[in-house]
Amino acid sequence: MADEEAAAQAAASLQDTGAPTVFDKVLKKEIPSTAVYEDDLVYAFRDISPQAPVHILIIPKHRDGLTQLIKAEERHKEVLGHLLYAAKLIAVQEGLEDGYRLVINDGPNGCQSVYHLHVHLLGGRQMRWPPG
Ligand code: D5M
Repeated sequence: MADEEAAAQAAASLQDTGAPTVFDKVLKKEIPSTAVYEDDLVYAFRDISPQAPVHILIIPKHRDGLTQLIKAEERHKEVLGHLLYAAKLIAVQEGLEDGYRLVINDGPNGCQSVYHLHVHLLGGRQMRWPPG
């Protein structure tokens, strides 16, 4: 089993607990991160385990129940749209006009390991399809 799958399986028991995650510590600056973008609603920083030359995570600053996309409710529509627009701004900032990929891993089968919604922005190389 790949490391990512093992991490996702290990995190599965946390799925419905609403427990704090490592991203709370990132947001509180209790652990360091390399910021690439920030506004009122979202924070973006470089992934600690990059899967491409550019690998950035974009997260809501206030989780507000958004542990994963399947938990999204009507009130989350603004921040969900904002995450995508921020991704576009960051892609331009990173010089990814030739293309990039956005990924949301959702739940154990989606290989989600951190239960604070996040969008992966991957770029800087040719992506493959289909994904694993
Ligand atoms: O992705 C969770 C991602 O979070 C995974 O790519 C590693 C990354 N991660 C975990 N901790 C950190 C810190 N402290 N800084 C930066 N990146 C981090 P998932 O879709 O849940 O599998």
